[in-house]
Formats: sequence, structure tokens, C-alpha cells
Amino acid sequence: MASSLDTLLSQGIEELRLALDEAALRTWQTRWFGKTGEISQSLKRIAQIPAAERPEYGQKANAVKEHLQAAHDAALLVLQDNTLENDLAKGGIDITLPGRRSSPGRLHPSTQTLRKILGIFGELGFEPFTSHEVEEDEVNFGLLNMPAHHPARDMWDTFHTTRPGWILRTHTSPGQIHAMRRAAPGPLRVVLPGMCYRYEQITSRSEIMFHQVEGLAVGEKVHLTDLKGTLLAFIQRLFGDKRKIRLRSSYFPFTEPSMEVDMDCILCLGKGCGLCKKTGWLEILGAGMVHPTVLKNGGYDPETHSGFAFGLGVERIVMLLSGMDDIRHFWANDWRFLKQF
Ligand code: FA5
Repeated sequence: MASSLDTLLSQGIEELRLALDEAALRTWQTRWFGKTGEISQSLKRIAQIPAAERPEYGQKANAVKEHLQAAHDAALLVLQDNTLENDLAKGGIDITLPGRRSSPGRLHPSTQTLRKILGIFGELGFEPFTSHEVEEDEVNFGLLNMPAHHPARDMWDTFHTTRPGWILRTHTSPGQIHAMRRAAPGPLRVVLPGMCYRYEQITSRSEIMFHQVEGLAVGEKVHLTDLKGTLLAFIQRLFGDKRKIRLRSSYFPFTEPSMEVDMDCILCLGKGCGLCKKTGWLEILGAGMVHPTVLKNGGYDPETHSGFAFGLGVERIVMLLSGMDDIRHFWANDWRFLKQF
């Protein structure tokens, strides 16, 4: 049986020698390597061979297969080289024509801005900290001062997983707990970037997935003025050094006091226009002083330590920086949109 493989090999090589152009090579490839080709037939025959001879036959059949494939590839290369040389000799290829422009990949606008934001906070002394996208309900809510059935949980519509007690994080704030537990009782200054998920109605301003950057500073003497100074420095570095901010009272269960931070409108410079809905101000992020319960859950003593935290939405920042009016462009994968960045 094994000798029939030798015959098959020489037959294959002989037929290959007679294939003088690419079409003939393709026919050869189908005849030898197609589904019902010679090679698969010879491999199927293995079932009829006495068990003792099968290993030797199998090895040889595979060697024949590899040998024929290598011979085909080499023949194809030679043919392609010859064709090119003939074309060049005939002047069929104009080598003075400009080449085809290759279009290099680029970073997604969210990634570009995320990196810019992390760069600015890096200059201000904040280290990046990576937390999980799939999070325990207890960390996303419970340890952030929202025990089960707390009404504030409704502020974040949640995607649940099939594993009880595990959800897709609705914000980057649960990362505060992980970062604090790693650093306590020492000082901490981190930014936590990442994707968040909310089971929300998609609109021109709201998506079901979006990036946030969380900021967190904890120490023995961290004050509200530190938060304000940090945010002003950040906003002026990102949007220009003439920008002003204002803190407006708000509510988050994990900060006390809590606030929304607004920036004077970049379009009308505070005079009032369509973008800022005639208020002169644009809401940029949520922030506050870390709630004593959250500090305790993170491993700090709220009698001796305090902290500030803030969370901003990256896509909303890209929209402001670029004048985009619809957040749905971000994940639509439309090259015409992406290539503008
Ligand atoms: C929060 O998520 C708080 N965790 C922020 C925070 C952190 C407050 C630390 C205090 C201390 P909020 O739900 O407002 O807050 O979201 C923060 C930012 O995420 C918003 O200002 C917005 O820029 C962005 N954001 C929220 N929901 C969406 C959405 N559906 N699509 C796009 N961006 C969103």
C-alpha cells in the first residue's frame, strides 16, 4: 500500500510540471487537494489498511501531502515571478505611476481623548488605576452607601449578568473601593478610566455604553478647595486657560457634600446659546467629598482621613471638544465619522 503513495507522489509532481500557467495550477490544486481530490482519497483509504500498517501509511500519506503542497507553492512563486518579469519586459507595468496609498489605522476618538485626560491628571499627580467592568452588586452599590433596596440605586439602570450578584458596572465609582483597599491607610491619588454600562434609552446624549474617568484623592488633609483647584486646573488644561467653573449642589449617595461641576459655555463664552440652553454653563461632571461610610468601607478612618472624588463622561467631553451633536456616532463604526479624528 505504501508503494502506491510513491506512485501518487511522482504522478502529482509530473502533472505539476505540465501546469504552465496560473489557471492550470488552480486546476491541479483542485484535482489533488480538493474535497474529493487524490490526497483526501488516499487519506480515506487508511481505514482499509491492516491496523499494524496504519501508522506507517498515515505518516507517509502526510509526507506526500506536504511534499506536493510545497511543490505547488514553489511552482506558483516561479510563475508569478515570470509573469512580473514578462510584464516589465513588455513595458506592461508603468513603474512610474504613484503607488496605492495605504490607509493606516488610528485611535478611536474616545481613546484619544481618554489618553489626553489621563495625561493631564498624570501631570497633576494622579496615577491610573484599572478596575473591573463586571462588578459585584455589593461594590457597585452596597459599599458605596447604597444598601439593597436603597432608592438611589434607581439613578443607575443596571445590566445584570446570569451570575447572581454580578452586574456590568454602571459607573467607575466602585473602583474607588478597590483602590482604597489597596492603598489604605496611606495617601491615595488615582484616576480610574473605563467603560460603563447602563440599561438606558439611547438618545443623542445618552448611550448604553460609555467611558468614564473617576478621580479619587484620600489623605489626612484633603479639602473641598483641593477638589475645586484640581478640577479647575484640569478643565483649563483641556479646554483653555480662560475657562471658569462653578460647583452646584447635587446628590450622590457616596459623597457628602455632592455637587455637579459646570464650565462656562465654550461656544457663547457664558452669554447663553443653544448649546448651553441659554444658561451660559455646561455640566461637565459629578463630584463631592467621599462619604465617611465609603471611606470606612475602603479601609480608612473617617475621623483622621478625608477625600474627594469626581466622575466625568469621556464621550460627552469629546462632543464638546469637537462640536459633535450626537453620541450615537461613537459606536456606529462609520469610517466617515472615525476618519475625521
Ligand atoms: C456618576 O456616574 C457618578 N459615579 C459620578 C461621581 C463620581 C459623583 C464620584 C461623585 C463622585 P452620573 O450618573 O452623573 O454620575 O455620570 C457621570 C457622567 O457620566 C455624566 O456627567 C456624563 O458625562 C456621563 N454619562 C452618564 N450617563 C451617560 C450616558 N448614558 N451616556 C453617556 N455619558 C453618560
